[in-house]
Amino acid sequence: LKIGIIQKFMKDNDLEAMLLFNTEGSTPSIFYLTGFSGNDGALIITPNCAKILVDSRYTEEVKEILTDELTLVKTGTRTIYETIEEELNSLKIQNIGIEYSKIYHRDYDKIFKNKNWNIVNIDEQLESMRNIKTVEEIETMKKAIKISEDAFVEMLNYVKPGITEKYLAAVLEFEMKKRGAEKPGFDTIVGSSFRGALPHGIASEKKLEEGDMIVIDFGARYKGYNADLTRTIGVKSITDEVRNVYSTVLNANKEAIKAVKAGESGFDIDKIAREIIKEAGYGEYFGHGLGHGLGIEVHENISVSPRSKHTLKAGNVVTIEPGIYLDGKFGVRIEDDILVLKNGYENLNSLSKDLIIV
Ligand SMILES: [Mn+2]
Repeated sequence: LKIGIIQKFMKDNDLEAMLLFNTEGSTPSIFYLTGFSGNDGALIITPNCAKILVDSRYTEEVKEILTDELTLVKTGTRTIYETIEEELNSLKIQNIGIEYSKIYHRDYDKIFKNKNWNIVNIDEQLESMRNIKTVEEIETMKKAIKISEDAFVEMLNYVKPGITEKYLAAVLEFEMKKRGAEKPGFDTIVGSSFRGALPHGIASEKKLEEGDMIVIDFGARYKGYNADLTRTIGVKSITDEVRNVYSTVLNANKEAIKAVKAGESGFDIDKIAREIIKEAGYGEYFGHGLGHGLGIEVHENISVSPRSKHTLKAGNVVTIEPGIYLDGKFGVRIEDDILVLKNGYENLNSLSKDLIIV
């Protein structure tokens, strides 16, 4: 069905063929269109057929995903490059669309250098197709989020002074896998005290201490789809300044989420959160965008930020993640995953955002 949609797009745009290929692994669009996630596969689509090209390591796995519209081409004794070239040559075509951002320069040269094909960059078309989630995709993402949240609740039992950030991250990742996650979608961030002010500081050997705030940014990958959420918790006791910063970030998170609906711009949603943080006197301490698209990739191409040119559409899933980072002291970030609806939104998270002091 998804291949059918892309074939219609090809007919409408006079595109004779598409080659999706990356030697280091299946690209997000190959996975999206076929479910194939092995390495070294290539996908060739024409308006009338789709072929997946793999070597003997993957032929059994691929048989599971073959349909009337998707057939298998074995590389056999040929290299993947020779196989791609022979398949493309046999099509007798001029225009080939490629995933420009996913192909390696050396692979591009090997396949296309000194050839007469006209190469068209179709990154944007593939991304905008993937930006509108299907009902099945949303169900899978809900499951990824539920796994993440349940693991977080279990992890809270381990938070105490003396254990390291890495230990806490390991507990969280173990609990996610126990619940069915393939793996964490990205390196788990556990940033305590001053390390919480590094928005992307991954878990270190630093030990938790009484009075620390801990920024925990994490998410399970489940059946190829990612969760991405952040909670900030306190250890034993916290100051009034921390309490004030926390309630500012929480307010920014909630008000921005309330404004989400199809037709709103990423710029305007970001502005709502940014103004709240500015009003509270912390404007210069919120340095990153408010959110991003989420799905097969942890960062998909929708942006909710001061630089955003996106208008939200029903079926988009975006993160809303305001933060305040006080250098050398602490950070607070609160992140939810939000499904855009025609007349509003659905918060895919149900994990409490009240300030937790463990
Ligand atoms: Mn995020």
